[in-house]
Amino acid sequence: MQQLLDKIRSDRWVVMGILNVTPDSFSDGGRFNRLDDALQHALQMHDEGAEIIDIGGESTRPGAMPVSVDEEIDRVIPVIEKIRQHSDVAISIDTSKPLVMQAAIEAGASMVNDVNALHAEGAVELCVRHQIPVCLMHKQGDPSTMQHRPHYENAVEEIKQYLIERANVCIASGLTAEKICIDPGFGFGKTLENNLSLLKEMSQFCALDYPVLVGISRKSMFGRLLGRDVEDRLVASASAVVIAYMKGARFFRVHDVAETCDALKLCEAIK
Ligand code: PT1
Repeated sequence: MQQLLDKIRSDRWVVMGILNVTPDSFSDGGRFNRLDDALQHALQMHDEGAEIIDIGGESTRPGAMPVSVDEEIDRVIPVIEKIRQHSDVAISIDTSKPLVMQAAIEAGASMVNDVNALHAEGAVELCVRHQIPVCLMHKQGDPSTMQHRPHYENAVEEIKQYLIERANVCIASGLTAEKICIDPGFGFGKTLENNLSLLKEMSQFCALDYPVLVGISRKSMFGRLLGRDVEDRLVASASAVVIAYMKGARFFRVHDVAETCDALKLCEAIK
């Protein structure tokens, strides 16, 4: 995993493929089918160019409700173990719960992706103890209500300050700076206007000297802007990745791996 962060720091791009293991993300079938589907999906994304697979067992979409630690562990750990049996692709665990982070690291995850920026009690200490790479994301509010009334005086400035502060907490606790990524958190307690400002001002985040992860794939900001359903947001999502790349971002969390890699190869070719 550290090689991937070093790659990003040396100005090359990395795609993170999204693997949701929430019950609604699989058609049907028993536990075995779900596990096997998850494995196949992960292997396919790796094949298409994803160098890291992000596994999440708790939806953080607007309106989503929290799940218990036990439920989240039951969802993600078998999938991590299964992928580990078949591939050495890097795995990140998308969670805010220290117990899930711990179990995922033991099962073979090599990055912690936390939309709550390690705010849970013991989360920073756990990541420091393992010296594991982390992604610190900004959000306002919690998924169940975050889109009700997002409010900022100056969204870009406040989000930058928040990410700097969380990175400083990690560093002060003993995590080395080279292990930290930051993420402005598209769609997490943000209006369409806020999201567009974050994209427009992406260079400001990239200037902070931590790799910036962009997670914008298929999000409802494109629904608001274009009136398109979630399955028709590929062009807008890939275009947003290109814009973010041109402004300095090199790390992209996406559903559509092959298409995004094509777009990024074009970006790289004209760099
Ligand atoms: C993200 C992200 C994430 N997004 C990181 N992790 C989700 N680091 C999960 C919508 O507006 O951007 N960065 N983990 C998914 N969350 C959302 C949020 C999905 C908003 C959809 C929307 O549609």
